[in-house]
Amino acid sequence: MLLALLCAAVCGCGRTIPTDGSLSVIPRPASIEATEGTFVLTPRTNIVLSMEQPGAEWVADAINRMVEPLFGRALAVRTTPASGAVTIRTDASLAAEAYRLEVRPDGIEIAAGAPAGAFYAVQTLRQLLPVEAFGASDIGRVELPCAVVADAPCMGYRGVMLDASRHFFTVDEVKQLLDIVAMHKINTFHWHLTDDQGWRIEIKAYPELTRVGSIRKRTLIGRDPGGEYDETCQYDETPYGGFYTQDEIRDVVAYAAERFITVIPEIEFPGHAVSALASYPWLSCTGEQYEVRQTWDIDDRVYCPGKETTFEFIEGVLAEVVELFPGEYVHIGGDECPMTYWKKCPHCKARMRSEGLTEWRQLQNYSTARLERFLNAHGKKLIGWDEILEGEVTPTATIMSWRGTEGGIRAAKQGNYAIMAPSEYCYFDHAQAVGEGEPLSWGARLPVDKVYSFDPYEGLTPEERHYILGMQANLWAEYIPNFDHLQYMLLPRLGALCETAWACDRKEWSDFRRRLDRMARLYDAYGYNYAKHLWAE
Ligand code: TNX
Repeated sequence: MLLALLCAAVCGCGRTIPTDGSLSVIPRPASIEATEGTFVLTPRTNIVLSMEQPGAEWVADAINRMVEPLFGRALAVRTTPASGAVTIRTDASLAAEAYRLEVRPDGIEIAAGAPAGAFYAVQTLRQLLPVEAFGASDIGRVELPCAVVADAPCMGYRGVMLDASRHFFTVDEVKQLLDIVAMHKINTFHWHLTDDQGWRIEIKAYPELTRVGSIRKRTLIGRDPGGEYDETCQYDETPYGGFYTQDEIRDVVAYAAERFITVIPEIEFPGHAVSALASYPWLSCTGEQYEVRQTWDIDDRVYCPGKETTFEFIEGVLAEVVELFPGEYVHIGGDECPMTYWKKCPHCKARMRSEGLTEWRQLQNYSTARLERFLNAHGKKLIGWDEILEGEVTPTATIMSWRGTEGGIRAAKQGNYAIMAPSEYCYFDHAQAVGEGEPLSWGARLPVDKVYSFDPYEGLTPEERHYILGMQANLWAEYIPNFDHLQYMLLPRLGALCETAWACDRKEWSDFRRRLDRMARLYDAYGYNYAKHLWAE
């Protein structure tokens, strides 16, 4: 077999994998048309990179990552024209993420406004290759059907959120996740790095956050069937933990950038903070020593916004965070913050008086606005969950709408930008089905057709739509203990979600259903775990 591979690599004389003629692409391109003939890709095909913008080389890298497993070697990359090549060039008339892809018998042409668009053309190309080619050996030639594709996303923000707090996923797993989401033309990775159950990012100024806050005492091992949320979980006494060093974070951010994915870190404030309070007890209202939380749900123990030291702390954390993440946004959480302790706290009462606040909710508004000023001064914009809309929000905060679309609609109506991630359609921690064979999950049933049916613009005028930056799938991980399980929750639902974000009103369920069968075969070829028994034939 080694010999066969070597032979195929050197002379391209191995087997030919014929095209299956399929032009089945997810998310659905704006236009895709079959033309006469096939293109034959071999190990001797050149990549001609005639695009000068920064990051153009990542497009050639993406082609080679796709092709190298087929031929056992990478294609040569050059900048001068060549016949029979895959040519990548800039077309200034196209938007940054838009592309035109032409597969002809004499070559493949990719034209895009910027490297990001060309990268999406490569993702389309992956789906035009015969699926048999992935995982086969001794390949000398692979055929693609000739076609012309013109495509562009309708939404600028297409996100996937990973909760790495409730369960930890290694750098390697996060990278695999980034590969999967890139394949679906997702451009934003929202990384939920802190929560009650674990602090997952190294902060040099506050080492206890990871020394203490990254470890909880017990490990989730299962749950009673049919049980609700928290009460029916089973744990064992093995400590559970993990965190990312700053070098690892930089590594992931770079890996994402090469796939045209921006990483948005989330540092929860003022709620979902027990792991921080367990690390530094002076951050809470009472100063009591807490333990990192071991079970799920909302916790009353939150940061004390009455004390100045709390703001010194969170700004110290954010000062390191803004250095690690080059993207324009930082997410500060803001969801599910009970005010129970604030109401009994002398520091919080004093803050209410000194700031002239009359309602407890305003204490959170005050905190959010203060963090926003800090982030703005460091060149960043703030995102928060839709709770930050309650009371008063600054006009410049971006809202992530999760309790339905109401938050996003309200934001848009008052001129705040918003991202739609309503739990009813976008929460991939919810079960895809009920019954036999379904892994641990919680919440309402969210099958793939329901994900597909989501209309992020419902209830908005065309002017208001402008404020909807995009949408996102959320992988909350209370009941997602490992990466295999994570893939199952993600796929094929991400296929449905990405089509809404990319293709908007070009959606059509029966057509998608057919294309998803083809996509499922690609998932198989890549060895991804997905909800197969619910889906593919
Ligand atoms: C609500 S969505 C939460 C999370 C949970 C999730 C479970 C949001 C902003 N807060 O803390 O993990 O529900 O579905």
